[in-house]
Amino acid sequence: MGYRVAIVGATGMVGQEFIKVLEKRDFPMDSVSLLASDRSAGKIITVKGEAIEVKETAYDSFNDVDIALFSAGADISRHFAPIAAQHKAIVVDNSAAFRMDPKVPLVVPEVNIEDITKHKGIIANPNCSTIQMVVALYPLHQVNPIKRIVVTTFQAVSGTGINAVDELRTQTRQLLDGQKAVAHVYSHQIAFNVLPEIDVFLDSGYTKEEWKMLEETRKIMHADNIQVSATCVRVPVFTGHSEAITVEFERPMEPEQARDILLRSPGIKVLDETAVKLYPHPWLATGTDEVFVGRIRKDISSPNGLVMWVVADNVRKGAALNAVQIAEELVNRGMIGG
Ligand code: A2P
Ligand code: 11C
Repeated sequence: MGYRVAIVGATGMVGQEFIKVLEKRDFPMDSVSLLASDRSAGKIITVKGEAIEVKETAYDSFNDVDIALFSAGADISRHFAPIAAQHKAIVVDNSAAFRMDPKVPLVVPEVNIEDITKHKGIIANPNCSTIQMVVALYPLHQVNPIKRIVVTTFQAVSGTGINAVDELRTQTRQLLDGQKAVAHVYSHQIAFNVLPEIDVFLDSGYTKEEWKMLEETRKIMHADNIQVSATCVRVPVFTGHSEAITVEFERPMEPEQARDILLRSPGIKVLDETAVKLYPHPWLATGTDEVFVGRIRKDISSPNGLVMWVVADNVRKGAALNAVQIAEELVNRGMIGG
């Protein structure tokens, strides 16, 4: 049996990846409706060899839909996700709109898949930088509870969307041609630069992106006492977020033990042989499903600390794949359609 799938934001960075991941994993689909803004209405996109016309997202877009994957920004989700749910579609929403709503499960399958059983029509997909961090840390937390995380991220422009990918490409060309780079999407030039600003600044001095890494981690791991301090940085990389993570456990943990645990954990690939210069990096992670972990070492500044380097494809595992894994689990458990 197949399901009727809708993709809201089908023309966008994550929307396009939804299509690739659904095709690659052969998700059982009887039909797929591709939804976006009026600007894209009439555009043709091929899914599983079939040419499908993009439609403008509207109230009646969800009449015959079992599962709706949303990635068109929080405003669109706030407006249309409840409408889709009213029409009996289950929504997996990639925006920040509902993540911290206590009635909405926030799910990373490798960590808290059981939470999907509590959904009331909407399931939230976490922020990409949170997803790869919790996939890497949760298996360690189960063995030795984590007290504190200090993380610095190096985030690719694809996290912002197609416009930002174009901006990096254009600015790089402009600068190499001896011209001035013009910034539209970011506050400053992103080509050959790094910007410690992702999402809006809050009164605390942190950015919203940094705040998400605290709140979402606690909710997904069911660990309200974990302390997280993040610095989120945009770097001139097209795809693949990297994270330098310092983690403090309740008790000491040796790097060998952490490596051993992570080698046996779902969704993770350990690449950690510095003798042959083997470690993860975004170029290597692009287009892959795994969360890569390397550079695992003792934190020399703290007896219970470890330091590691975690990289994943932010558009794939950080967004589209995580959402499709949730949809697959709904199918496996007989929770959709019918
Ligand atoms: P469109 O291409 O028609 O603008 P990205 O994150 O890569 O920028 O993509 C954003 C996605 O959200 C696109 O598919 C975009 O469609 C979609 N989108 C933007 N505004 C709306 C809207 N008002 N209604 C539905 N989809 C929208
Ligand atoms: C980025 N992490 O890299 C962001 C993108 O809350 O879903 C996703 C923002 C979000 O810019």
